[in-house]
Amino acid sequence: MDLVKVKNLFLEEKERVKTLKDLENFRQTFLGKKGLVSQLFKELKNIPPEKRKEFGREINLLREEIETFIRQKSEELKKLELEQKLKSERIDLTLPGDTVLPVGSKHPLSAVIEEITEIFKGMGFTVETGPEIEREDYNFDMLNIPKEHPARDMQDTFYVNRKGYLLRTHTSPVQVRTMLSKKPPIQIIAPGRVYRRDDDPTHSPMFFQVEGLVVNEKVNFANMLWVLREFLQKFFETPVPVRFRPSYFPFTEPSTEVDIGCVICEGRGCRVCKGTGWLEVLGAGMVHPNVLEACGIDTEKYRGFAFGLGVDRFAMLKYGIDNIKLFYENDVRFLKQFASL
Ligand code: 2NL
Repeated sequence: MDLVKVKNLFLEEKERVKTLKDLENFRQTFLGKKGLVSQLFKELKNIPPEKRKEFGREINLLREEIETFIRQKSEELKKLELEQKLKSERIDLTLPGDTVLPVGSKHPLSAVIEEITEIFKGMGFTVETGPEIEREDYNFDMLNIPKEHPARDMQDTFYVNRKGYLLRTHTSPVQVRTMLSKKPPIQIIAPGRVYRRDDDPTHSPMFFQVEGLVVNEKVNFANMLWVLREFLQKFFETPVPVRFRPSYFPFTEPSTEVDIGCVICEGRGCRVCKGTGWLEVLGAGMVHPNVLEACGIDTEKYRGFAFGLGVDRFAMLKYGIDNIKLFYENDVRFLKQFASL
């Protein structure tokens, strides 16, 4: 290998180095283990001894020259590549963010609770709430529910570790608390979560209820019928048939269950109304004197009526939903359908 040839090759090749990768190839060619410089050193043994020293010195000079070039070029290219990177990757922090954050929508049960609440507010009711972990006496005893009543069964009610406490099975204890703490006239509704040990296609162990209570002088059964009829007409918008059937609850006397003409088949009879043309939607009655007395209300002076409804049932009827579980699975494909509420 000829020294002059390598020198010329060096001068030629150094101009071709444009990137760090080129430079690495260039280094391999000249300074690699089998590179041109080591090939020149191998030539030394073929050089006459008196010229060998001079030749060696020249190869070393060339090698240093190449090394210097590589060092300088490397820095130059690194700087260049950084500059290009900074230019192409510049981040504009003032740009507006990547727009659409997914926006949630109102849960159909929330929408129905709000709607029911607004209707009763329009009739002069106010809203009361209370704890979901409730005293057993407020939930049962004070509502005239006897100690041996099946509703109190461990099979039906969630008891908590603390003695005398449970997960409320209805929102009635909110009304009990209101009667204990406020003087009539009382006109309240109590919406909220309630718990029962039920879990099948038509029952969820946690569900929503709205109960109502009116206590005043001279309130009567007819007033109650008017309030419930008015409420049902407003909620279902179209003039819906309403009928009252005699019934029994321990906490009301007399008691009634309220049916509406089936909103699915308009009374012709279908799967939802089990062919009867009617749907049971409310329970109600005049508050039992035992309940008023237990809550410190003078039964000589005051009367009361109360009612209770299941929010899930109202939501199912209003939106034509046939499975209660859909309300509690929170599948966005279900929830999205109520985005306009
Ligand atoms: C139903 C039946 C009802 C009541 C709830 C009530 C509350 C007090 C006193 C008397 Cl503090 N009554 N609540 C009365 C009658 C029926 O609910 O079928 N609910 C889904």
